[in-house]
Amino acid sequence: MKGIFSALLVPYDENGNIKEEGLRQLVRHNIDVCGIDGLYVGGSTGENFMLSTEEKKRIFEIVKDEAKDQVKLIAQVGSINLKEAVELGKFATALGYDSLSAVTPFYYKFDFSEIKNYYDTIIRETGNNMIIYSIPFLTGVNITLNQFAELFENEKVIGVKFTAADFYLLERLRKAFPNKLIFSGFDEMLLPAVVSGVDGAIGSTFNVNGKRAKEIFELGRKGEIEKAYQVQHVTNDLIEGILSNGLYQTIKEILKDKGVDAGYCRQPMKKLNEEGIKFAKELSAKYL
Ligand code: NGF
Repeated sequence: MKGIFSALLVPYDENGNIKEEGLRQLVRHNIDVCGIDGLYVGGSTGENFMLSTEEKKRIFEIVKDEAKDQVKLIAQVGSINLKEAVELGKFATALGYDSLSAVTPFYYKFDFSEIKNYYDTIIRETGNNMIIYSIPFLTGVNITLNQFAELFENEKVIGVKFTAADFYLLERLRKAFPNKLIFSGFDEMLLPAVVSGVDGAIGSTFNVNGKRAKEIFELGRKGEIEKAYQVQHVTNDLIEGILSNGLYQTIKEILKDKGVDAGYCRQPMKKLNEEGIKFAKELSAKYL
């Protein structure tokens, strides 16, 4: 459970339905072309929080069927509907997912005892391992070092997906919990996170830029920082372009350019116009 994990995109057609064949192609592209170590399924990148329970289950099913046991699989099952999180967790566990992950419950300002109960309940009901998904800039939920310590008391909580630029908290976590897994979540800050000792990274851009991410990870771990920064610089030129044009839409257009039927984003996310599509193709030609 270490290394570079793609936060898997999900291709949708123009009516917002899952393009099942496109999803299979994308799983293969990640494994065969990008060479990733694992897939994080049902995350923000999969547009998960806009999907029905049945659609989430279907995605878990297709990905497991296509990836088999070739790479590690993490199922993001978090939902502010705890019953749904448990149902999805049981489903993914029965399919053979290596670990669950769950976003910190958001929207209502849940207190820490409620957040802890949410994780303990999913673990108790599913029996699977759990990776906490902490992404404060989208959820508004900040977990302190002491609160992480309380969550980590449950031995089934095997780690955290840390999508934050708080390198002080990251350093404190690494020192305090050498045996827990820490995955960094911002692809543009991969190298500083590797230097801080993360075990791996989970990111959206790895669906197209996985090879460079692996290079950064490996060079960084060997201490070859200058070389690793050269790769991070090129990576960040690409990411800057992607972010300026529309994150998931642009990655999908790049994938289409590479022959993957990556479809569209689901409304209310918008479609790229002609100019945006042209720009995505230029990024694809220049960087990938
Ligand atoms: O897409 C987001 C939203 N973050 C991803 C990643 O942390 C999300 C990150 O790769 C993820 O893992 C998930 O699907 O749950 C960024 O897209 C990337 O660093 C560009 O900013 O913030």
